[in-house]
Amino acid sequence: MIKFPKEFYFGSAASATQTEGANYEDGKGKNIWDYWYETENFRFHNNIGPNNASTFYKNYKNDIGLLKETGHNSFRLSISWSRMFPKGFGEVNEKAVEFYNNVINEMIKNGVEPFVNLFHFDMPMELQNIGGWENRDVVSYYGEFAKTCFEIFGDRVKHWFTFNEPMVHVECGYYLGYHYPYKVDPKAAVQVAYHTALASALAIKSYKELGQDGKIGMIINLSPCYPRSEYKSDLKAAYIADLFCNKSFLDPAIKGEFTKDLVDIIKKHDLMPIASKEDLKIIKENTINFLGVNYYQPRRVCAKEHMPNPDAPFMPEYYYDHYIMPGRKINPHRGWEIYEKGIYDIAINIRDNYDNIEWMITENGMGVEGEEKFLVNGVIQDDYRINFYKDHLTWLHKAIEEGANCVGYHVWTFIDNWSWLNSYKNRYGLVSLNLETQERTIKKSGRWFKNLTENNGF
Ligand code: BGP
Repeated sequence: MIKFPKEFYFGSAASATQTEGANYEDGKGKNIWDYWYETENFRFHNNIGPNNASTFYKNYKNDIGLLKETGHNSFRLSISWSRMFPKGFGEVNEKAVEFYNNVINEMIKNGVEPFVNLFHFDMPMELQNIGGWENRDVVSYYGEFAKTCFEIFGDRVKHWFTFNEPMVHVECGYYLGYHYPYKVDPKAAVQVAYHTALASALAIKSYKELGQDGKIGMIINLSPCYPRSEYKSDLKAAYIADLFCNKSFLDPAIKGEFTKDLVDIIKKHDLMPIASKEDLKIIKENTINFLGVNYYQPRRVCAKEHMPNPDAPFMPEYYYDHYIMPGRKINPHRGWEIYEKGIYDIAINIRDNYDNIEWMITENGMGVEGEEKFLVNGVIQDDYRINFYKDHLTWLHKAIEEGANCVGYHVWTFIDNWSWLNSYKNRYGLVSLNLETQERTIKKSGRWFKNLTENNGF
């Protein structure tokens, strides 16, 4: 039997925009997703937008009941910035305070410890209009939002995250053209990344100044970068991919500084952000004491085959090509590689190179398109998902046995939810959602999950 430590956190994660709905109710302001859907709904799979999220705002009591029924001892949600502060700053929305108080209290009453994240891709629209993360003022507004949340909810919430997958709003929003404001502007991307690291540090600074005693960290999507071969240029490609994909946020968050080799590349391409000495000091002095890791798939790279186009906007891929390894295991329903050992390699990296900081898996999961084909007598028979979890947990367990300081495992996600551009295309839940009726039904994996947490292993 694979047994986890006694107090291990088992649960799942979700985010405000993906679950709450009620986007125009009780004084919530618009965020970039609301605005973008209103103006360009064709960008979203089947034209389904965030206003069709899974109604957690109305159904939170029932949903928290399901958390209990599926054996959760903890759950991550995010607080919507534009619900708390409709304009992004100024007067706090009392209705939002009431809602999050109710949710947190209900969770605690049901024995589910709340883990709360403050930013999951959801910039308030009014702040986007003044430049979003490109604007230093927005960093300060975020600091005030974070401080307000700590003051109001910090007596009960003891695990905080400042950001979820910060690289996503940087790359999707500022150089890949995938998420609003879909810019392709490498210099802006670097400024946004830097401001994000700063905003996180600013929140941690307030947390410490308030004398709060919980854990505060950042959730980073880590993808170990594997070279095609041991050939010198393949190794270099993997090293540089790792600088951009992993170390870019890991190093400032944990070590309080940016990796020199990464800064050198940024300088070489004339992309350095505007940064003041005072702000760099804030980053230096306010590092995380807890790390969240989202792991889905590895990154395999090789040396570049062709010279980069000198006129193309700079992308990290200037330095490497993606490598498709023959024989890799693929999730046929989503198209992502499955490589369970990646979770072990991440754990060992944190143990050996990041002071073995306390951390947990904050997302790991398997998306399935067309999951209704696995419906038998009204229940999704998702054995593939159970196996996915077991295989990852086995490697995680091995890492813990070898000294990794991992204290929990949250899956993505609880109830099938709306997901950014993909809407409801890929289902990840332990609980399925009928889009027409909003009916929730526990999947086979949800039942299995209860067993897992009751036995502290499998
Ligand atoms: C992660 C995000 C989640 C969720 C998940 C699934 O990167 O943190 O918010 O969206 O990916 O993504 P998708 O539905 O695109 O497969």
